[in-house]
Parts: sequence; C-alpha cells; structure tokens
Amino acid sequence: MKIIHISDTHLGYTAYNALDKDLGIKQREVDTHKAFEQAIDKIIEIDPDIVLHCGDLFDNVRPSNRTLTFALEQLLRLKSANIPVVIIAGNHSMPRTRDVGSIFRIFELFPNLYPIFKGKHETLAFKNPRSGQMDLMVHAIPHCLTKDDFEENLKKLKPDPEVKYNILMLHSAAKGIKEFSMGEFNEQVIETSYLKPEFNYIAMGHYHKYTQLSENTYYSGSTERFSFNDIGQEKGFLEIDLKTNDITFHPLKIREMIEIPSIDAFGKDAEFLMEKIEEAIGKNEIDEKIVRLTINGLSNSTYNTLNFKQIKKLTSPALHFDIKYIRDSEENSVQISTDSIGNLSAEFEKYLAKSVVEELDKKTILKMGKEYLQKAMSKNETN
Ligand SMILES: [Mn+2]
Repeated sequence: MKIIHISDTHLGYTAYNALDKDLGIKQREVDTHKAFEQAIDKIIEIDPDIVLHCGDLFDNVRPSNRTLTFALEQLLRLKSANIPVVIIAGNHSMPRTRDVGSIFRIFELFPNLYPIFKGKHETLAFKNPRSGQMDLMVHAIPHCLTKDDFEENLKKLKPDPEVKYNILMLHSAAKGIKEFSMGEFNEQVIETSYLKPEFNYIAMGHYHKYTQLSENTYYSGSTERFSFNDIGQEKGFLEIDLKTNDITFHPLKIREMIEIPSIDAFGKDAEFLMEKIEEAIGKNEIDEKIVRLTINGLSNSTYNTLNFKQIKKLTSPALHFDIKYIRDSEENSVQISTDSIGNLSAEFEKYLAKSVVEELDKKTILKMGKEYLQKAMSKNETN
C-alpha cells in the first residue's frame, strides 16, 4: 500500500504587502494556495491508496470564504480520484473555546474525507484495494484541549497486531529536541517514548522542516516557507510505500527566499553604508524573491541619515525585502524593519525615556516592550 504524508499547508496564510496583480489579493496567500494545488496535482499522479494530512490545513481557526472554497475544491479533486483523505486538526485549527465550533465539521459531510478534530484519539480502518482486506489502521490524535488530554490520548494508543499496517498521525513538537519546537504557546509536545516501533509509520505535523525523527517517524514539513527560519529548506510532501518501506520526498516548486550576507556598520557613516547596501543588492538576484539583509552595529546618527528613499528603490524588485537594522550597543539592540510600522520600537524607547516609572526597572520594561513589539511585528511569520 502507498500512502501520502502531507502537513502544515496553512491555507489562507497572508504576509507582506505585495498583491497578486490579477486577483488583487495578497501574493503570499496565492503562493500558499498554489503550493497546495501543486501538491494535489502530484498526488493524483502518484495515485496513492490514502492521503494523511497531519494538521494546520488552514492558517487560522476561521478561514475566509475564499480559502474554504479553495480547500474543498482541491480535496474534492482527490475524492474524484477515489483517494480517501484523513485530516487531523493542528494547533492553528483549534478554537480556544467550544462555542466557536470547528470548521472541520464541514468535511464530515463529504464521503472520502475523514476529519479528526474532536480532541481525542480516533482509529479508522481502510481496505487495501488489492487484497480487499482491512489492511490499514490509522490511529490519529488531533490537537487536544489540554496537555493532560494529549498525554491521556497518547497512553491509549494501541497498534492492532491483527492488522497488516498500523499508522499513527500526530500534530506535535518532540520533547527534548528543542529544534522541533515552533515556540508556540499552545503547542503540544510528545515524549519520544510514545513513538513506538510497533507502528509501521508515524506521520507527524507541526514542525515545518522535513525531518526524520526516528526509525519510523517523520515530519513531512510544510508546503511553503512561512518564516525566514525556512531559508534553504526544500518544501514538499512524503510518499511511503508500506510494502518496501521506501520513503520519497516530493519537493514543490515555490517562491525563492534568500538571505544576503550581512553588512557590518560599526563606526561607518551613511554614505559608506549606502554604497555597501547597493553593492550587496547588486550582487544578488532579488527579482520577485523574499529577501532578508541584516545590518549590524548601526549607530543612531548613521541610521538617521540613511537615504531610505534610495533603499526603497534598490529593494523594490523583490517581492518582499526585509532589512534588519541592529544598533551598535548590544544591550540596547533595537531591530527596526523597513515596514511602515517598523519604527514602533524606537518610538517606544523614546516614550519610555520620557516617562516616569516608579518601583520598576526601566531597562526591564524596555526589554520586554521591545520583545512584545517584535513579536507583534513578525506576526506575519506563521508557524
Ligand atoms: Mn504549522
């Protein structure tokens, strides 16, 4: 039997200001949808016995009409090809309160779509089209309401020895391996001892980099790059042949994301820096790409005399160009983005300097405030 393991498609993701000229909507939303459509095209070509989607189908709890229609359109293409799809809810799909209800309920209305979203472990048996036997048992745990719930559900996992292939689906970070966390406040974490060898395959979602976690456990990774952490990573999905244990990663063709080598600004003036910036951009092909450049050790006076109009012109061929300006005193490092709200951090620093604060340490407030602002400003980077 052949299965497809896909995850973290984040349909409806938006970021940056660039618009798709024809559709008039955010280009990154279009990109994210195109990546999913490309994956569905390839999956139909591969013609697997089942598709397992390991969570974060949508970027948020309430997908827009456009996103929902698109998702159904694509999933129904799999239905037309007679390929069943199991989808578990990830942390991006879980309403924080029960009254919101889950959009996953809509998938129950379609045969061949099997949504798992009720916060508890479920099992589904599937027929092997060749043998006609119930050869495949899918054990799935969606995102749970609490960590204890998740733990309880993990304890209930029991591979069925009577069934030829037992597969486990999870949406979770992995404990003890810091790298496998997305650093999200509501993420669930699994002890690696639950990754039992009795399962023929364990399909994981949540961590966005394609990774083998143990002998039988894989993260397929996301289908697009949703943050600068993803620079240099290929994105795609996995094909697993349960008979031969062959695992194939199918990469997708997506928009390029690059990092330009950083520029050192210690003790340099604006004129020198402008030359360096122009040179750095000239050396790299940035057309239609997502680009980041860091400038280190910038003094206030140099920052204030930079020719921002010229920088804007130089960076405009990119779809999105992020310049990270890092001030020269490490303690007071301020990160300012070129976006219009980018100066919030500096504004906050000025405001705090003028304010009278009793019984609290200004330095701590400044540090915390900057962190919050940074978080809010990078909110368009999805996990
Ligand atoms: Mn995700």
